[in-house]
Amino acid sequence: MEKKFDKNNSSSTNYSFQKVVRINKTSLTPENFFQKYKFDGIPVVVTGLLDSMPTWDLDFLCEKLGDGEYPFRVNGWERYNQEKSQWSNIGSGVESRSMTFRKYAQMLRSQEAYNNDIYLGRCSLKNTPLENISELKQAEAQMGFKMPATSLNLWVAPGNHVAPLHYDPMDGTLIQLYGSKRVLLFPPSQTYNLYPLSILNYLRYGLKLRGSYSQVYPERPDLVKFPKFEQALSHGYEVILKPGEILFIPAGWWHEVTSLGDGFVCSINRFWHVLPLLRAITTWNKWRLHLGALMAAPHIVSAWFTAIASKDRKQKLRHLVQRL
Ligand SMILES: O=C(O)CCC(=O)C(=O)O
Repeated sequence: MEKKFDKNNSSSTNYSFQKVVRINKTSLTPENFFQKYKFDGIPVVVTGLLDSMPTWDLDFLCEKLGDGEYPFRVNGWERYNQEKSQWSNIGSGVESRSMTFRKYAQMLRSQEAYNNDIYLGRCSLKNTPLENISELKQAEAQMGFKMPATSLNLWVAPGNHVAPLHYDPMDGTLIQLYGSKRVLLFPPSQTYNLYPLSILNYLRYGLKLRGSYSQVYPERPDLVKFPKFEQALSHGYEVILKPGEILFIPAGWWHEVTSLGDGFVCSINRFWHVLPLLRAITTWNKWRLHLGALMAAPHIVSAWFTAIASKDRKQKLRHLVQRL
C-alpha cells in the first residue's frame, strides 16, 4: 500500500515509517555485524547486551558526576518558532552554561530544565568515574567495534527535547540508559531532499552553525518551502529506543532524536572511525563536512585566541574542545 503523508495537518508523527531492525545478542557475532550492517552502513538496534547495567537514574548520575562541572546547552523554546536558516547556532554551537551535574539534576526535578530546554549534549566522560564501563566494553567488542574516534559521551535531556535532524561524519553507537527516545533516520541518499544548511555558513558562523543540520522540521514540515522532503519521507526509518538498547547510526545517516515522556532521559554514545575504508571514502556527506571545517578555520583560530586571552580561559577552552 502506498504511504500517504497528510498534508492537511502537516505532521509526520502519524506517518508510518519503516522500522529499524532489532537483533538480539544471541544472534550477534562481530563477523555477522560487519557483513550485515557495518559493510554497507545499515542502521540496526542491538538488544540484550546491557542487561546487567545499573539503572542510570538521577541518583546514580549525581553519585558519579554530582560535583563535576559540565557545559549545558541552553536552547530555550523560542528558536523553534523560527526557520532554522535564521538560527545563528545549532547543536554543539549553542551557547552553554557551566554548572555542576547536581545543580542540573535539581533543574530537571523542578522542571526548570524543561522550561528552558537545557540539555547536556555530547559531554565527554573522559576523566570521570564513568569513563570505563566494563559491560559496555564487552558490548562494543561483541559488535566488533575496534577503532574509537571519541571517548564515551553523555546525553541528558528533559522530556520533549529534540536533537534536530543532522548527520555525523563518523559511525556512532547510541546507547539508551534511562527513559526512551524516538529516533527518526534518513539515508545519506536523501541529503538534498532534507535541505541541509549551506556549508557557506561556516564562513560566517564557524562551527556554531554546521552544514550537517537540516532546515526541515520533520514533525511539521513546510512542504511549500521544502517540497522534496515528501520524497525523503518514503525513505525514512523510525525506532523507539528503550533502556539497554544500542542503535548503530552509520556515518552520513541523518537522525533526529526526541526524548520521550515527562521525566529526564539519558543516553551515552561513542563515535567510531568508519570501516571499511571504502565506505568512509565514498560517503560524500563526510567530505561535505570536512570542506565546511576548512571554511571554518579562520573562525576556529580566532575563537581559540579569544579564549586564551579571556579571564575564564579554562572554561572557554573546554567549551571549544567540546564543540570540536
Ligand atoms: O541523543 C541525542 O540527543 C542525540 C544523539 C546523537 O545525535 C547521536 O548519537 O549521534
